[in-house]
Amino acid sequence: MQLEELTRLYATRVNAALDQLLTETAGPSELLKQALDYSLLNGGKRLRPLLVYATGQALGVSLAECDRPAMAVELIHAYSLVHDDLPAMDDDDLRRGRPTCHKAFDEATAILVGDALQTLAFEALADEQQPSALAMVKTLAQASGTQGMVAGQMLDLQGEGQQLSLEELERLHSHKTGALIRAAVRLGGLAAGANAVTLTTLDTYAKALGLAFQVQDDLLDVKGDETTLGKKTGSDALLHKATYPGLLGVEGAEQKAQELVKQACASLNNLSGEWSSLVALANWSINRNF
Ligand code: GRG
Repeated sequence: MQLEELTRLYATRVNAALDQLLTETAGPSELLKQALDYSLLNGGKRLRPLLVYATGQALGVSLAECDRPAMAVELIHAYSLVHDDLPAMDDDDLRRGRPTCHKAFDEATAILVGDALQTLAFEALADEQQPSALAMVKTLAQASGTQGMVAGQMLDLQGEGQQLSLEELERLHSHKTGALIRAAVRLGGLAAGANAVTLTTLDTYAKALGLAFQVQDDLLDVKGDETTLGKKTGSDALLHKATYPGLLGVEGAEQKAQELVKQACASLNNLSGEWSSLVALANWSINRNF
């Protein structure tokens, strides 16, 4: 199957599962349900669920067995975006081309939406039929909190307006965005009951992919691509925060992204099986224009 067809299949699948989850878990507040729908079922590339499905499938597990981890990782991602957009953080007006949650609703609702999305992620994983459920919970918690995304966000806030070295920038991004991308791949592996060696090899792939994805994100920001609506773009991005193109130049950053994808794909050669989807996703991560 071509990557485009595959990504459509996976994205459609996780969107339907998320829609159903929000309906099944809706509580007494209709407003909260509306704000959750607004923030979760609003497009997005669904990269993290795609990685769960592609990894799980390459290891021979059914799509159905990947639904819960695929939803969980997207729920955490969605929560992070809602909170990241808040005035106290990045203070963004637009997300995915629409008003951010706190603009469409209000700040208090956006804080609660983030909280609810986070707890729903762990509820989605709590499946007593899944032997790896506990390991999945641990993986996602570690990637989301003090050892992962939240720490990365904190480093980002602390580093604002400062000149960061390449090592510092890498540390920031490996936590802020890399940790969840690594978790997505590991969750696919855990869904398939993969052994420790396979999980470690997959992690080498995911680490390089996560960084490549971020380098490309910086490149898109700096180039001020029109489709990055709602982000700080172009020279604004260079002025306010450290970026790969800022440190390496645009060509240097492009080269770095390509090297990282090469590294990511090379690591898959150490595994038996058919890994073309993960190779295609890695290449897409640096060729995308949104
Ligand atoms: C608030 C705890 C907390 C964390 C926020 C990930 C994050 C941490 C903030 C997002 C800020 C940002 C724009 C980072 C650049 C890379 C990135 C994660 C972009 C958004 O992810 P995509 O491109 O988004 O996968 P879509 O919309 O496609 O889901």
